[in-house]
Amino acid sequence: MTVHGSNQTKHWQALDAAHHVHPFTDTVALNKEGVRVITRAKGVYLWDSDGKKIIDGMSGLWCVQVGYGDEELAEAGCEALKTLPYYNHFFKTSNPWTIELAAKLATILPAGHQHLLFANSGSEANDSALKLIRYYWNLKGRTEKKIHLSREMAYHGVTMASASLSGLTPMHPQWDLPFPGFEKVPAPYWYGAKDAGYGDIDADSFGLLIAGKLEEKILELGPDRVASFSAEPIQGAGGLIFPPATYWHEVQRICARYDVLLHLDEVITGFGRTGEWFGAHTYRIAPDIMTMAKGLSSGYQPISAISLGAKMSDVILSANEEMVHGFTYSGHPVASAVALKNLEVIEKRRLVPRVRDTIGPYFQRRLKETFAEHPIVGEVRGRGLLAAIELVRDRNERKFFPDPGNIGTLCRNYCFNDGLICRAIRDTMVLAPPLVISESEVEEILTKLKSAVERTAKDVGRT
Ligand code: PXG
Repeated sequence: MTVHGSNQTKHWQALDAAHHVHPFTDTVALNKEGVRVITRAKGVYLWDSDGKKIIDGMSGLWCVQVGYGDEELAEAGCEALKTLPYYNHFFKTSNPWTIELAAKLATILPAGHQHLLFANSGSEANDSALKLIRYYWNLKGRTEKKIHLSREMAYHGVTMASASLSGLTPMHPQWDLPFPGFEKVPAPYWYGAKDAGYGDIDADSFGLLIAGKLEEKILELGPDRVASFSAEPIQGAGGLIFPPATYWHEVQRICARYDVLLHLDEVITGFGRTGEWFGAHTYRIAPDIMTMAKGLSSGYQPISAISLGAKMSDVILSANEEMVHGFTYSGHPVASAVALKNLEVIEKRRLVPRVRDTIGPYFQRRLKETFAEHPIVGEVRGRGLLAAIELVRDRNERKFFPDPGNIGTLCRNYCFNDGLICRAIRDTMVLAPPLVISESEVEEILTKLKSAVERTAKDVGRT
């Protein structure tokens, strides 16, 4: 696409303001400012319509594992587009790419996950997972098991059911959600424990305590009524919350004890992000059902998947009746071809061991060296190519700034103006760069983020 400088940008901004409604955006505020038009990308960099180069510390929305502009993915997509641009799986039909993709996923998923359904987004995958959970219990004759548990600050998407499952409270009032039958338990957010009134508790004890809240909730509701517990291995959009080492083991014990299905949402943690294929491997979790999206195709095509563990697939796939579910674009040939090539590229370039053994540890070490002693940084935490730094008022007392979000937004705006994309979640600065990032590109991100944190500290009189 040709770009014609600032007149072209103004033209696009005007058209965008006139006709395009943005996700999670205050339309009035955006249109006052004018949208930024991203016109191309390569590796870890984006360019806007004024030619400004931006380093993407967020892999788009946590999804571009192989970086931008990968020719092999583009060619795989083009080939499928030319050969079979569309066909469905409803009429006793399939296509080579979706078949190969399902078979490939079965080799990298946690043990027992041998069967996959496809959808087009994380939200659709989670919605489908909840339906499959209901179907499972109905087939088992446990029709009273209908309550879906999930956690505060969880992000599971925006469809009616996925938003109900999400625990970020601003996602609910505009839409009269959550639906009845969706209940929340606390998140294992150790850094915020003191502020939340749990005192000076160590992380391992806190992990057990918060897992215990799940047990309390199941007992309060009645184990016979609880269908499932949904959770991200590491909470992403909720503020990059890494569970204490004790947490997942205890959660699994509780789910097993009360016959509650464990649904793992791997939309962010999947496909090498933590240095393993999945968060399930990182935390040794054996889910009954798993959902994935984003990194499945490195975001190059909209595609998501739901995998069934043996317990669920044994029941659902032997029901001997039509399973009344599926989308027009489930297992779209082009999206499947791109996802399949994406997995091949991740393997061929050894990106997962790279995150585990070299670039991940480098990224984590350099983040700690750069920020751990900073006067407004309370904690630097991370794993693989996921990291967060908490901007706080008092690092010794672990006290947050009043009005969470103000300081984070200030810092994020400094980053943006300096050509770095990072996320501010409340006052937590979050990074999730592409898995192909080099050491010098990590340094570029750190230099820009450091300068933004320093400017933020100056604004709040804390240098
Ligand atoms: N589960 C998780 C864990 C997610 O992070 C979804 C489900 C929903 O996926 P779709 O494809 O329906 O968007 C997500 C999406 C952010 C941000 O600002 C995060 C997401 C989406 C948009 C913004 O951090 N995660």
